[in-house]
Amino acid sequence: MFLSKSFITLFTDHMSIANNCSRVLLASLAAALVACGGDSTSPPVPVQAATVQATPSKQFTPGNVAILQGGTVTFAFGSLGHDVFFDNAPAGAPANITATTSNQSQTLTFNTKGTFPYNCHIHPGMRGTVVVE
Ligand SMILES: [Cu+2]
Repeated sequence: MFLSKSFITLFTDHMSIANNCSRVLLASLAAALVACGGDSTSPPVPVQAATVQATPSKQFTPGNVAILQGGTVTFAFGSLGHDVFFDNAPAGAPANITATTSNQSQTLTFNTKGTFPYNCHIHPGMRGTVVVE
């Protein structure tokens, strides 16, 4: 790679600055990586109303949502029918969506704090969790 004399002079003159910038850049990257790692493992910030897509690819997306006590989760059903069951009816869980449902949305209200796993009885392994805080 060809470098002009002026660039080399400039580069040499500013090596210390460049080194400092590199350190800052590396530190920023490290911080960003840590932040990204934290985002993927820490629970989501609770919201008043969340929407979960029940997709034709047999997934609840996002699989984990966090809402405030008294908040709602709207299940948006796509073209493939699903149901939503809170197995063993944990205390405070809303009523199950027992009918196979497609192409419409249903909203459930969560009035009790806790962690509420749910699943689709039609598609084994299709599951999600609502955390109420
Ligand atoms: Cu399903």
